[in-house]
Amino acid sequence: MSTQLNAIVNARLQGRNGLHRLDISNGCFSGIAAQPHTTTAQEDELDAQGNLVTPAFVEPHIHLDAAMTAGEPRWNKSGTLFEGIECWSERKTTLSHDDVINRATQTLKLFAAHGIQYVRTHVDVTDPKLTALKAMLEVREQTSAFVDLQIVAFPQEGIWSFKNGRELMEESVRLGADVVGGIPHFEFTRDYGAESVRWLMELAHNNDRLVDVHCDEIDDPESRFLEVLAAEALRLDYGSRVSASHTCAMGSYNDAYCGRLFRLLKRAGLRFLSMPTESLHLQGRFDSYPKRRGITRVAELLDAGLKVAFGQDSIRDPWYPMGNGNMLRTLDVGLHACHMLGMSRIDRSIELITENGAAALDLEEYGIAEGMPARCIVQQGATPYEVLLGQMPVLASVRDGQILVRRKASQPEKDLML
Ligand code: 17E
Ligand code: FE2
Repeated sequence: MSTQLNAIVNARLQGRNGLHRLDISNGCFSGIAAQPHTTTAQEDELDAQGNLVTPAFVEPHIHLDAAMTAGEPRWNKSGTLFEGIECWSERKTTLSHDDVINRATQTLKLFAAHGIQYVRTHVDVTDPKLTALKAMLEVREQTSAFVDLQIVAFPQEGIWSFKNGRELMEESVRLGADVVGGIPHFEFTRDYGAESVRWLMELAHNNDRLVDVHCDEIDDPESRFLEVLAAEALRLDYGSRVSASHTCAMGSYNDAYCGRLFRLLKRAGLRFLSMPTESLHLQGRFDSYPKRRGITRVAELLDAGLKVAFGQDSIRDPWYPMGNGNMLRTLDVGLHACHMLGMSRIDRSIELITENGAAALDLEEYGIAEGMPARCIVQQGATPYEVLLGQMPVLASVRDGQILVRRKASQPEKDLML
C-alpha cells in the first residue's frame, strides 16, 4: 500500500454520530461525509475500524534539551524543582551540540510514535555559549517532516538573576527562537520577577514572537506573577499569543484573590499549560500533611472559558525520571488530580491534549475540517472514554495525507480467553 492516502474510512469523530469517511487530496482534507455502513478500505485508504479519529496530539510544554539525562551526573534526591535546577546546571557544563541533537531527535521520534505532531520545547538559554539553543534550531529543521517544533528561549536560571541574562535572551530571539520564556518565581526578588515579565513581554511584542512563561511554579501563595503577565497581555492586546505555564501557586491562592484574578484572566484571554505528572512529583515537597497537589485550577479555568492544555514537561530528566511519550497517560493523571472524572469532562477531555494545545501554540491550521492539512491520528477506542480507559498507543498517525505511523490494534482482554 502506498503511504499517500486518498481517504480514511470507518472513522468516528468527536461530536458526531456514526461512521465517517474523510477524503484527502493534495495532502488536505477535501471532504467529510457520514457513512451509512462500514466499508472495505481500498488500497489507498486507511481503515480506522470504527475508532476515534482526532487531530494529532500537541505536546505544548517539554524540555527537550534535558530529555533523557536523568541521573546525569547525579540523581535528584529531594525531588524538588530546585534540586532539579542544580543537577541540570551541572549536566549543562558537559552539553555538546551532538549530545543535544541526539537526545532531542530520539525523543521527538518517540513522541511521533505516539501521535504527537506539534511540540513546543523550552531550551535553556542561561548558557553563555547557547549550545542547546543552536542545536535545537537544527533539530527544528531536521525533523520538520514529522513534527512542527516551536522553540522557547527559556532562561532557566533567570533573566535578572543570571549574568548577561537579557543579552542571552535577545541573542536567542535573533538566532530564531519562536517563543520568549521567563521564570519570575525563580528570580532573586519579587521586583526582579515582575520586571523580568514586563521586559520579556516587550521583547516578544517588539519582535513578533509568542510568549510562554514558567509562571509561579511553586506552592507559595504569595507568588503572583501571573497577574503581571496577564496585565501585560491585556495592555498589549496579546493574549492569544501568551501562555502561562504551570501556575502551580494558583492551587494555593485563596478564593477571594482568585475572584479578582479571574476577571483579569478572562479579559486578557491568555492560554494555560498545566503539567500534572510533573507538578504532582515536584510540588508539595515542602508540605508534610495535608499535602498539596501543586496544580493550577484547571477545571475552573476551563469553566471560565479559558484554554487549558496538558503537557508532559519532562521525560527522564533531572526533574522527573518517568515519561514514555504517551499523552493519554498525562491526560489520565491530570483528570484524576484535578477532580475531572465526571463524564461530561471525560467526553471533552481530548481537547486538553489537542485543540487547547493548538490554541496555546497559536496554530493557524489545525483540526479535522475541509481544507485543513490532513493531519490526524487514529486512537484505540470509539469514544474518549474508551480511549482513556485503554491508554493504548495510537493505531495510526497521518500527516499531510501520508502515513507516519501505523501499528496493529492491541488484543482486547476479552479475546485472551483467560
Ligand atoms: N525547569 C523548570 O524550571 N521547571 C520544570 N518543570 C522543568 C525544568 C522540567
Ligand atoms: Fe517546564
